[in-house]
Amino acid sequence: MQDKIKDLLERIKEGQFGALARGITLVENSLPGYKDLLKNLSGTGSARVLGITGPPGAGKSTLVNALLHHWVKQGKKIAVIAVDPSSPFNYGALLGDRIRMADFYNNEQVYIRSLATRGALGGLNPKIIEITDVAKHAPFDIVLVETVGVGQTEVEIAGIADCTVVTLVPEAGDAIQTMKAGILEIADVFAVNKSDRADAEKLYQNLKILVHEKAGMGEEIPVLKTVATERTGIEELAHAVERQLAAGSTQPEKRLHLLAEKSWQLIVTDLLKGIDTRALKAALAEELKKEDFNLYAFAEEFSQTISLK
Ligand SMILES: Nc1nc2c(ncn2[C@@H]2O[C@H](COP(=O)(O)OP(=O)(O)OP(=O)(O)O)[C@@H](O)[C@H]2O)c(=O)[nH]1
Ligand SMILES: [Mg+2]
Repeated sequence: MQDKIKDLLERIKEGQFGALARGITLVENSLPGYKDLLKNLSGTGSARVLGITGPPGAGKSTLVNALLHHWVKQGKKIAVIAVDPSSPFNYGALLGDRIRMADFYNNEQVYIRSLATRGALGGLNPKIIEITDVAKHAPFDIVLVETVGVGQTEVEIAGIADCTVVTLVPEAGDAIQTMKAGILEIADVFAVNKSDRADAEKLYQNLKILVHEKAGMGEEIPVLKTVATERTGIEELAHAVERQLAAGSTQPEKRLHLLAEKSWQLIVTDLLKGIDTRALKAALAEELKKEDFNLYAFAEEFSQTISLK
């Protein structure tokens, strides 16, 4: 391992935010040394991972800000990784996070990093697992990952997190029917945010029925009302989260599935890095000139010219 990377890892472990920022940038952009960095992360950090997911605009960032107020007062150290869906307005979203979590941008107990999804399906940054692991190398109590919940993301976040909070808002009432299976499967805690709105009660009651049905004789998933903007209901939410974090992930099979996929991806990428895509394109251009061009025959033939390492 290069001295530079070793030094960076040490400084991340000491909790230097500048070093952490550098490490995340290295990993996010696959810059030289990033594999060494990843391979030398210690899995022994004490940080627990909290996932906060939910539909766009549900108030996730505002909730995070309110939770930070609660935990910072208790002396906790927290990293926030917010994944913003890539969109033409992404810059605006990043800016929005800055405003909503502004209270903590210069707090020495809180590290905040916004990531783009980079067009990845499902609204997660393709390097989210790696980046969360880098943050876990630093001495945080909680690494909080905010993601917009759409389809597959929800499963992914549940695989990464020790506790997953699903944030819903009254407007989402009808959507619950369609999301039902997915969210019930991954939520460790439900936050009914924007409970200052009149129709919040209906959503709350519906969710209570759902979690009751799901629990059977077992323990029900907590459903809590919050008004993030007023910081109402935050203490209860924090307690429910802390209990779950202490107990550890409820989703070992999701974690295994996620990590199996990730390993497969890492292995395939590594095995195929010898492929010269320019040579591939050139060969394809030649082949296309033939009248009997067949893509599948071409691919099979080309693959035989590749020597796996
Ligand atoms: N009335 C009301 N408004 C809220 C509440 N919580 C958040 N908001 C507002 O809802 C809007 C969206 O809040 P955000 O915290 O950015 O929501 P988000 O889920 O992080 O949004 P994305 O990250 O873009 O998906 C903001 O204008 C907040 O001020 C609440 O409890 N009540
Ligand atoms: Mg947000």
